[in-house]
Amino acid sequence: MRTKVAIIGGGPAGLLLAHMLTKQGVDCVVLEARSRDYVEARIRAGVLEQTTVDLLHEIGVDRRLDAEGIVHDGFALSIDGVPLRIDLKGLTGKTVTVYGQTEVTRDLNEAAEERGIPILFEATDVALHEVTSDRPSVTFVHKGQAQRLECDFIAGCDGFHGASRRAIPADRITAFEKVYPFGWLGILADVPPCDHELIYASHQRGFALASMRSETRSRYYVQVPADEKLEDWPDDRLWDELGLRLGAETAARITRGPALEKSIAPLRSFVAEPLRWGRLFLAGDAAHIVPPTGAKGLNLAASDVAFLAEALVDHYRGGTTTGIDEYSARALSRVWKAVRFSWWFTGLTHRFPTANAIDRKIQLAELAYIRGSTIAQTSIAENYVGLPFKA
Ligand code: FAS
Ligand code: PHB
Repeated sequence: MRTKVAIIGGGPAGLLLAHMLTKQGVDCVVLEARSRDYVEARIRAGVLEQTTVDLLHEIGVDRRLDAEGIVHDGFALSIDGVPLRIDLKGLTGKTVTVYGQTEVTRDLNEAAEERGIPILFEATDVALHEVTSDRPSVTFVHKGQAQRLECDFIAGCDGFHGASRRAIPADRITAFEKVYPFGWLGILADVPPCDHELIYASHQRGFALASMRSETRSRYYVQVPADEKLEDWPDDRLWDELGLRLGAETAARITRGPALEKSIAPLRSFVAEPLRWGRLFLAGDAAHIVPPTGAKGLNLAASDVAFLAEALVDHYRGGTTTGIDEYSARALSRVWKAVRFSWWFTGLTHRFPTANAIDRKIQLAELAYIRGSTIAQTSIAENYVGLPFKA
């Protein structure tokens, strides 16, 4: 088999890249370790920045997004139960769209099928070869057959635990990492959301988030210790804790219901540098991880592959290497700003196990300052809606 760009990983990064390259006439093949059903069922992100929505419009994968996506003009910070609205649209002129990652992945897969973009699901034992030569290749097993895909470039879009980043020798890559002493226990339930906008709660007991997938499906999270066990959180305990952290007024609007899905996700900040080794480029979670507090993970994957697609198309169109030579620095510039915001917003809203009384007083002082400062609220808003690609 031969293609121009071998894309390892069929999550949002890999699928978006495949569509952007195909639209510009650059052929590619996507190798995805799991089944299509498995990938589409993974409950993950819920908020799309305007830049991500624009990308989906650009590749024409937007029919359901336009019909079912919910545009949000703002969100609330809840400080020990007292709300403070961050007016995204009023402060920045921009909005975000609530549309689950499961829906994005489903739409991208359906459009890939219609457009004949080759996605090999359940491609296992993926290995990268001669990455620093001008004839790289990827071997894998698909339907019991050992295969080799020869290519010009490899896009490592295979997530944090994928094979791509591990193919780079340890002395050619630097990992920057911060592991948080807590995780997010998330619940998905077919109950109406407690509010029409998201609520990020900073509470003495810990962080909570009220989000949604539609007018009839809600997504909630509470911060739990990093080593928490899911079995220690029956639904009722979770609904009770959400009410305590979101405050009595919001708690009165919470509709309870059985969990469709309940899981604990660890929180970390992670960035690998550089995002290129020879003809291999890393994008999305393969390159970086952010705590979901800033709703940046999926959106950074989108901006990475927008930069990478532009660089690869320039290379094939104009024979230049400028774009691919600059990809890593260009993508990392936006990544680090999102890593900073996600870290800062996590620090402001979560309760650290080592925190004492003065730490909470300092958090409350910063939140009081934000409540009184349009400038501070504008800074939060412009980071939350997503910094421009060309910042
Ligand atoms: P992904 O991990 O989504 O996709 C990588 C793909 O590569 C997967 O389909 C995997 O099966 C495949 N793969 C892995 N190894 C492979 C191999 N060796 N060969 C072939 N294929 C391979 N972000 C938010 O913004 N908000 C959230 O609330 C949020 N919640 C999250 C919860 C969890 C549990 C996790 C893990 C992440 C969450 N994220 C959230 C971040 C998430 O949305 C990612 O940013 C997003 O999935 C990034 O997309 P990709 O880079 O495509 O990586
Ligand atoms: C979600 O709805 O899953 C979600 C929303 C905002 C976040 C994180 C997760 O910051």
